[in-house]
Amino acid sequence: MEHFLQGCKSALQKKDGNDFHVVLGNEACDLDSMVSAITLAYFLSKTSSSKNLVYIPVLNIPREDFPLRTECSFFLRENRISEDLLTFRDEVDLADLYESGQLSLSLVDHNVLPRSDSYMEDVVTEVIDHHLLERRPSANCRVTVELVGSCTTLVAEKIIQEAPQILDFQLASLLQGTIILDCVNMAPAAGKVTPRDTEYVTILESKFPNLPQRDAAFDSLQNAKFDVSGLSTDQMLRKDLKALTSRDVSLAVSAIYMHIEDFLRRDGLENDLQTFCKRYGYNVIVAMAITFTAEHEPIRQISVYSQQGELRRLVTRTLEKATNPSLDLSLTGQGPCSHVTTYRQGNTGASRKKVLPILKDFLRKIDSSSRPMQAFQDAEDSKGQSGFNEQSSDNHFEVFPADDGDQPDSQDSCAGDESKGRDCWARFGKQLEDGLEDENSFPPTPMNSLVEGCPLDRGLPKLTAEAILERISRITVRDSEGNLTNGSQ
Ligand SMILES: [Mn+2]
Repeated sequence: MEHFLQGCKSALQKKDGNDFHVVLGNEACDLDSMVSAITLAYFLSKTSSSKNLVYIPVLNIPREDFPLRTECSFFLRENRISEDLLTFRDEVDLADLYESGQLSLSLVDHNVLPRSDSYMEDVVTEVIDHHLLERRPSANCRVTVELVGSCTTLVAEKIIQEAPQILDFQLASLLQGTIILDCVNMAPAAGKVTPRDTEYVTILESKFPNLPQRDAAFDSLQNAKFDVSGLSTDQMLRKDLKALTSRDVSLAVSAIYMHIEDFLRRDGLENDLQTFCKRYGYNVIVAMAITFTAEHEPIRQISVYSQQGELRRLVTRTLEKATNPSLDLSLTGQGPCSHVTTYRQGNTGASRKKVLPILKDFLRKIDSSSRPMQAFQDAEDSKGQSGFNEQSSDNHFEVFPADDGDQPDSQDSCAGDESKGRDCWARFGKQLEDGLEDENSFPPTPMNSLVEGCPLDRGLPKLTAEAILERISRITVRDSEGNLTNGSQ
């Protein structure tokens, strides 16, 4: 496998008049997409007879974003594959290969190209996917779409049926672990697994009895998904982010998989938050932290950050006063960061899915109040230019009284207990509604992609009445998989 991947990299560098057949996973680049792309490309290269055709798996994200896929990098390490051997989307010029007629494509784990890639549709010669079929049939494209739990199951099936001789322990391990994660440890109750998934995992395990036990494989991958310990603040905020964008205000709502106190205490956090807002054009960050107690009960905390004091207060008031559902918020003590207001969320059943509509509603009201964004800049940050502010060194004044009486009791958390903490993620991670598990969307786009989603891409707001009405009707939630939900729905 390493040899094959190395060959891909050097063939790309040389070009040498070769043609390239790229196996492309979807833009979420989850484990399924990554492993399906790698293993199918490997299969194709091992079974192809044509000499001038190079098969290359391409991970459909920039290399910079790969650390966000913590389960992917963990799984590669487990299987002794160096990240350096992979080819990422920003490392191969598909447009150029397409133009020169050197490109053909297999799509795995998605079946239509995203709009920005749709010009390459005519060179798609193969599709292997487990999402709802959304492509038109065409003579030169072989389509395998089966609604199984994991796309990797379909690749495993192909390999076992057509080239079982290429199966080695490493290849079997890649296939097995991915199917187990996607099928939630093959548990029928989770509603993902199909008989075909179980059939091929069982065949792999019978061929390679030393493959990891299913429970252990599932737990370690599930834990890796939520292990943010190696991430920068920017990466943590982008890992599971939903953006809410209205005419003047852009909110980042990020799920944070650690105690909010630990998050707020990170070195240089304030600066990181400010840089994050500037880099991606957000005015407000709502960080929703989830952790678990030793008894496996969820702890939820919310921090609201904005340099624009009045805007922050409007957001916090909205969250405090929410009734559908009530979040049962209680302020925690002022942390080391200014421009941040932090709460413990008493209603632990209110996941981000429930909070997003509250914030969406807020944005809709802001838009219809026809109040220009500059109005949100109060004395605290009036030094800012227009739009996004420069840092203010003024002392921050909270409108709410500090309330230290209801701080989360660190004793009831499992964060300090490594083994129990890990157990929490394995047992409850799959129940988080915070988006990582959402597979319903199509076509998937990366959780961190700003390719189409940067609010600044649209330029400054037009101020005609028509434009405003249009914007209001198009308040949009873009979730981590690219699900678009229209505000009017
Ligand atoms: Mn998939």
